[in-house]
Amino acid sequence: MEALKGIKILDFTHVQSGPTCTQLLAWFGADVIKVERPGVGDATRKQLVDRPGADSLYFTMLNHNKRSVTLNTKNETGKEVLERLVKECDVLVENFAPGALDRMGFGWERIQELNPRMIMASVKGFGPGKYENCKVYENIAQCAGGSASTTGDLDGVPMVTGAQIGDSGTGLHLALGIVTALFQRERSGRGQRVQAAMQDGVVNLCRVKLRDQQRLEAGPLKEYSQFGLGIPFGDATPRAGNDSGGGQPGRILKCKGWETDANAYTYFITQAPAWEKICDVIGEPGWKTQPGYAKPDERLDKLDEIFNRIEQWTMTKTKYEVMETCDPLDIPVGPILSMKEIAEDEGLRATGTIVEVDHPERGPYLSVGCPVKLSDSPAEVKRSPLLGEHTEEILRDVLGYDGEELERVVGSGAVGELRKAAAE
Ligand code: CAO
Repeated sequence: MEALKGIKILDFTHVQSGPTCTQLLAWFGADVIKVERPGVGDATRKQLVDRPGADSLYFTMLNHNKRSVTLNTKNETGKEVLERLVKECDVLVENFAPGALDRMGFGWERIQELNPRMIMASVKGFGPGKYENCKVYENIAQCAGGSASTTGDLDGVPMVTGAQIGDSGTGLHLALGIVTALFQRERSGRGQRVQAAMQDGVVNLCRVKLRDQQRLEAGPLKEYSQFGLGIPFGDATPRAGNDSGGGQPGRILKCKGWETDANAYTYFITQAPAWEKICDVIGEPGWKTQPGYAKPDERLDKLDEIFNRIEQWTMTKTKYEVMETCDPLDIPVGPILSMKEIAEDEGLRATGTIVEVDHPERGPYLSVGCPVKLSDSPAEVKRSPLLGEHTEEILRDVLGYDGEELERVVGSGAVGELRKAAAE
């Protein structure tokens, strides 16, 4: 039995942040009804197209297990259909630009009138305040949330990360808010608003950098490489290259083949309890007892020297050999995996984190499955819907339109052209 079976989600999301959230809810068993503009749909369907005429990977990889209904919510009959959807569903999720839902006539007050049990969940770029009306995309959130200023090399420009912490990260936060609100509704009988701002989500994920901001008042951040290099600290948490964000120094080091392979590197952490084993492995047994090297604090001003020596050893091994040697000794290391290696990883495929999905327009493609595994609610990844693929079935089976009523709705132009189910 799927954990969220019976929960209906009115999914007004588009692009990445909102769809990430509703895709997770769909994997946990919710019936996610994605509402899209007739003939247009989620803009990502036609972004970064690799197969002309087919939905893009951008769309298909973010909209698994959902049903698609096309509906013009600015058409009078469309509004009537939307009212029925609001009355029928448990959760409304949206990530329109600020104010769009109010302009449509479906602000929070109206939603509560129509369905007091409704949970209305929103992603916006910023929370209430001077930026609340801004439209926001991933990298803007990374910059405004403190990630960019703390990512990159000390002497380089601020950097954004490849992980979509603004969009997908906020979608994750929102999903937690929604299931928490559903849980509270069990006791209160009432719905509530759930709001997740992308800036706030990124700030939450950058928690350790705000920790370091406050530690600066007590003196230099000694675990940062900058300290050992004698470079003074300013008044804000600096960029720290590939330094570890925790209390144990770490770096990315070259491995065998680095001259030609852009990803022949390993992450290596000189964790204090593993220090003696590290010394033995790299051939520096003297460092186990030598003053200036034996104790963690003494080593902090010598991180360059120490990591250079460790790198001399890692360069004699592939990144996988480094892992095979260090892992049994409890020395924390990790290979830098390329997306190609991840796509081909047997372990990730065996757990369903990397899945192959078939699609009637584009054929088989790889996707990321549900990264959270529930023992009683295993997620089966189903392909994303074609635009408006389920309009008729939702009008009939979910909203009860039939016969002349159905013809009236279709004739009004509110749902665009009905399409037949795709041949699999
Ligand atoms: N029928 C009729 N109209 C519809 C509709 C439907 N089914 N679905 C959407 N629309 C309308 C909206 O009502 C809106 O109309 P108005 O501007 O007249 O109110 C219009 O389409 C555009 O919607 P939008 O403002 O959400 O889209 P945009 O392209 O202008 O902005 C984005 C996109 C992402 C910048 C904005 O939605 C946003 O800031 N969202 C919140 C933050 C967020 O999620 N960002 C992450 C996006 S992923 O990087």
